[in-house]
Amino acid sequence: MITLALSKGRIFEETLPLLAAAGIEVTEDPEKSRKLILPTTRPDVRVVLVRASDVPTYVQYGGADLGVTGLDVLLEHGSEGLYQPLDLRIARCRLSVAVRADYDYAHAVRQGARLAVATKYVGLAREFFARKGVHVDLIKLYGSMELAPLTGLADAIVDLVSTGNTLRANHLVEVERIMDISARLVVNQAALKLKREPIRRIIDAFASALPQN
Ligand code: PRT
Ligand code: MG
Repeated sequence: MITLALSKGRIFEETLPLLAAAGIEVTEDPEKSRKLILPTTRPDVRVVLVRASDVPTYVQYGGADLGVTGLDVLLEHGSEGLYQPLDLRIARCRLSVAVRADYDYAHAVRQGARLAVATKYVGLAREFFARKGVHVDLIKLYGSMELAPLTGLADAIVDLVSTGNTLRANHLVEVERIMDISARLVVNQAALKLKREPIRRIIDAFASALPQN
């Protein structure tokens, strides 16, 4: 049995065409079903649904043989014990710094001000500002980062941006792009040895079906 860990929402949706290329069809809709283990048209392949931030943990400890996870989640979690054979080029976005439209970020940085930064990505944010030589107080949040500058909780946020609509709707502006993000295939290293052939076939099928641009 091969177990693939996915999260509901965009990762699940955007992985479906890659699974199809591997001849795997998920036979139940996770938005309708309450099941956390979904069967597929291949009797030897099943999908487990976990929180996006839990995918690396499941794969690392062998709760799943492979998984699809954002580079953001992977870098923040660490990739110990994970083989990363493919950039899947799906669920693309960027990790950015954003502030209120009326906040002069460049000035604050020039002045050497200490910035309060709210984010779910404390590790990535710490690394980014340290490299820039900017002093920050990091405030860990689990969601709705956009609210932090509006309420005075923080001067800036570090969050994912794709269309920019969420920032615009909240009168925030992107002032730095930290890195481009896409989803990665991660594989448990022990599973790769024990189930080499079937896992290889899935990796190769995914590779042949990646979005082109
Ligand atoms: O939502 P939940 O708390 O359950 O978990 P999650 O937010 O970790 O999962 P999910 O499904 O939202 O995101 C899974 C992965 O998709 C992330 O880890 C990213 O790698 C990737 N991804 C791609 C995104 C986005 N694009 C994205 N736009 N993840 C989140 N967003 C959010 C962003 O945080 C912001 O709130 O969408 C909003 C911005 O979108 P725009 O289009 O308005 O700019
Ligand atoms: Mg989300």
